[in-house]
Amino acid sequence: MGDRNHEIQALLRELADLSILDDQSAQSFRARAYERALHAIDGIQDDLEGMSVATLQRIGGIGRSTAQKIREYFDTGAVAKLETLRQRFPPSVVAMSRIPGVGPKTLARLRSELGIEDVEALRDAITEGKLQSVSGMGAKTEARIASAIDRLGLKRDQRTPIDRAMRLAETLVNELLALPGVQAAVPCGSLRRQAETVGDLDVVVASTEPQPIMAWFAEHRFAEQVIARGDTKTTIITRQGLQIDLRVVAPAHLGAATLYFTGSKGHNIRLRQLAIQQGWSLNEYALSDATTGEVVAAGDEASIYRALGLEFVPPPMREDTGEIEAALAGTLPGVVSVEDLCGDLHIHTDRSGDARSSLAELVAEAVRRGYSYLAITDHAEDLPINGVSRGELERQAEEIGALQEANPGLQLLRGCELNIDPDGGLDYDPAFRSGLDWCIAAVHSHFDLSQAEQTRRLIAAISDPAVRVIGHLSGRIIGERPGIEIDLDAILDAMVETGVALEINSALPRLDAAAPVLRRAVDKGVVFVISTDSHHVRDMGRNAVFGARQAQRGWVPREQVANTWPRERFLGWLHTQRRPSGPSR
Ligand code: DGT
Ligand code: CA
Ligand code: CA
Repeated sequence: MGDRNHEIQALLRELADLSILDDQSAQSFRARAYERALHAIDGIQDDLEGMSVATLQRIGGIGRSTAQKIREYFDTGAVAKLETLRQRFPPSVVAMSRIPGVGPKTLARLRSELGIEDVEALRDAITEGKLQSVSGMGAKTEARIASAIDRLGLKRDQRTPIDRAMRLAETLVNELLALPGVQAAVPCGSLRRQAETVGDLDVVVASTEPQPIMAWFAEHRFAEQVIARGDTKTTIITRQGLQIDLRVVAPAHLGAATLYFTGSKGHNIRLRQLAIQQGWSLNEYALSDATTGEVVAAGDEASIYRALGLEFVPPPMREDTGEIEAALAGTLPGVVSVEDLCGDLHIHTDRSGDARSSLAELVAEAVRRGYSYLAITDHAEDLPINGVSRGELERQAEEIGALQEANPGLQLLRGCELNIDPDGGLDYDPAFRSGLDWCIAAVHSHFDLSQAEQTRRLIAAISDPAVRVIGHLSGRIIGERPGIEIDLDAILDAMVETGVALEINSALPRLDAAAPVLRRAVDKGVVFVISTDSHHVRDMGRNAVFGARQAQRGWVPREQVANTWPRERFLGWLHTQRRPSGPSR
């Protein structure tokens, strides 16, 4: 897909979201049109930038007015309609609209009746008991909003969810690499450690000629405001309020620079102490001898770790949570890298209402990636709009059969993603789901139940003999929806007892389970799978990288990840999975 098509998708997303607020209706006709266009672009491989309004309109799903806005953006760098909506709905108001319980009508009333313009003011109004005076608002809604604000930990200075920051970083890095004289461009900081949210983006570029890069960046279309401009460092702020620090370093210092700017600060401090013990110093330029100034290591990170007597620490583990001690002792877990993955176990075909690629395209991509197994897991029938009926799954089975014959090197697994009811019930009937090779069970609704209810619900699903893995355990959407509350130990114990695996969902808006949960699950001896939850064929490669990093962040040993196992071992495990320690109950 064209580099800038993502920008258009982000633009359409924003237009859709703001139109819902403007029309005070989730069913906004305008929002639907933007969303249709957004999905249509998913299927476009070519750059939209080169297309005329007429050509854009020939893409099914893009109407005239949307085509004009896309053109307007490429030609002028802005869309007038969007600017108007942004004035009407500033970021602080949009942030409020993301709180579960604050729909577009409620939002409008909060503003007009109480003058509430941001989350802080909303929190104050709740504390002062003012909310129930708003028309149509009851005690229950108020309590729901209050608890969502608490669980989201919303503050005035919002951090940016990694999904959004990553797209910006990817675009920027691609553009930087295309500039003359740029030898490397590395997004560092919390983004490289794959933190869930980032405070700002720290991009390090290797080049011997910083000036033109600084000039280019200060003029960049992302730069709403340039807040600092130096010879080797420029800082901008994007329209959404994300700060980006761009630094140019000499290629010979690249390793020291990426190490320093990746952090975390805690990790860096520990490294510096180790350097000092050797009579060395460590900064963003080099590891060098403190007295002679002679460089010990600087060009690449691995040589710096080696010189300090440490195993290489993958960026997601650099949080000073025990990795320095382990790296000194040589006991870091052998973590997963993306090349270790032998298969994908959570992908959606275009039979799922929210996915875009055909079964054949997905299978071809799995073959191209050298996978030896692939589970097809469309949404099951109980999911509104996006679910797939039993009849559809039966028709799909025939297609899978034909593709299996054509691709003997790739073991195809018939599966689905079941929905866990509030009481733990699952889709279809027990016999039908048990006939499938690979059932994921996951929560897609009722995020507000009590901890006891959520725990009971999940354990009921884990106990169903058809279930092989729990998908996106918490159900969170980073920055938008808090995860469900659960008794984690009880659930992990049930997984160990039944042999049900824990999914590491690699989609950036989810990254679920979270790193601390993964570390707890490692200790319990849970089996993991790293799954891309692909809704488009291009997610299969992109998300796999994030999934491997998420496993690293959770210190998950490669050995404990079932889809790093070669085909025979994996299939053998599948065969006995539900009886890990003797006869099934
Ligand atoms: P963020 O932006 O809040 O999500 O988190 P980071 O980790 O990206 O932090 P940031 O942007 O303030 O700094 C980027 C990296 O630069 C940080 O991870 C480590 C390094 N760094 C920044 N300030 C210091 C410092 O005072 N001492 C040391 N040793 N390293 C620092
Ligand atoms: Ca940062
Ligand atoms: Ca920074």
